[in-house]
Amino acid sequence: MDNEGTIVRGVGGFYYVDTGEHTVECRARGIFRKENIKPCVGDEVSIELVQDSDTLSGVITEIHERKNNFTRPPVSNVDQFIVVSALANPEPNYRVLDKFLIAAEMRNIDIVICFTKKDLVGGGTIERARDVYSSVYPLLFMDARDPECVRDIMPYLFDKKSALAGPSGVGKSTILRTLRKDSSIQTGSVSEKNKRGRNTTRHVELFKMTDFNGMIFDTPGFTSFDLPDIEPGELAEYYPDIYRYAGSGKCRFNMCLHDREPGCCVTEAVERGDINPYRYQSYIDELHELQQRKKY
Ligand SMILES: Nc1nc2c(ncn2[C@@H]2O[C@H](COP(=O)(O)OP(=O)(O)O)[C@@H](O)[C@H]2O)c(=O)[nH]1
Ligand SMILES: [Mg+2]
Ligand SMILES: [Zn+2]
Repeated sequence: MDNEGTIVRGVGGFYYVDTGEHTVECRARGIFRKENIKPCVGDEVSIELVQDSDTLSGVITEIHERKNNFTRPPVSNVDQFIVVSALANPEPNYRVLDKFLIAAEMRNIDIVICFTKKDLVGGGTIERARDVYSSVYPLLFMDARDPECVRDIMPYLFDKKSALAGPSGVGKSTILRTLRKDSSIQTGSVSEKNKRGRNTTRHVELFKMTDFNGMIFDTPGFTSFDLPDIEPGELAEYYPDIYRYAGSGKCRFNMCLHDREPGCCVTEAVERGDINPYRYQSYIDELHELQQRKKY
């Protein structure tokens, strides 16, 4: 009996594979260890089912090609980041937010931005955030403790594996807790022999939405990224609102970095008000950071 599924949890050498029908406790074939490949939550795998009296178990025989793979937290195949920022407490930091966006853009990961703690601020703060990002990414504003608000995330979860990302204290765990209380997420369905550690260690887990096809990672969170070496000339590609102009080939210089060169269509767009000045400044700051790093 062969089957395919998604690894939704891993504990003590066992992997729990959701085949759509069952969640099957699996071991990994020894060959993976020899090749130094560790199965990861989020992996799409082939398994061989073993029916043994009344328990169904399995062996992972193949890990399908990964769209992406992270080590901290250890997950694979993230289709989408729900990038979370608070509107207050902590104050929104667009520079930090943009680094998460760049990290996602570089890996071809879809993006939804979720601003939390809207209950703590006035309309002005919300409008400012909207000005900066609404032309670039889908935006949500919510009180993460309120199920009515958090439900707004649902339409973005269809047919994707999503993960919450953002600095600590912004409400990632609260969003997940509210989603789960709302019981739109399947929990506790994993049957397992080894229950030890459940309460002591925090495991990475992938939850399935109950009403539609969509999964969300429960991880301690993507709280930071090392942005790998980016060539300065490549940076604009990761700012879609800037790349709209930068990629048009209309700058006078082929190698234009859009940093005060004459005849730059990006600076012209900023002057016309077609590119948000915060976003442009964020691009320039990031560019200078990269150039500085290259010098050493
Ligand atoms: N007022 C308010 N507090 C929130 C909201 N979202 C989260 N919090 C609080 O902010 C703190 C940090 O939230 P948490 O989910 O642990 O943040 P995480 O570090 O991103 O997982 C907790 O005390 C939450 O109760 C919100 O929308 N409004
Ligand atoms: Mg948390
Ligand atoms: Zn330019």
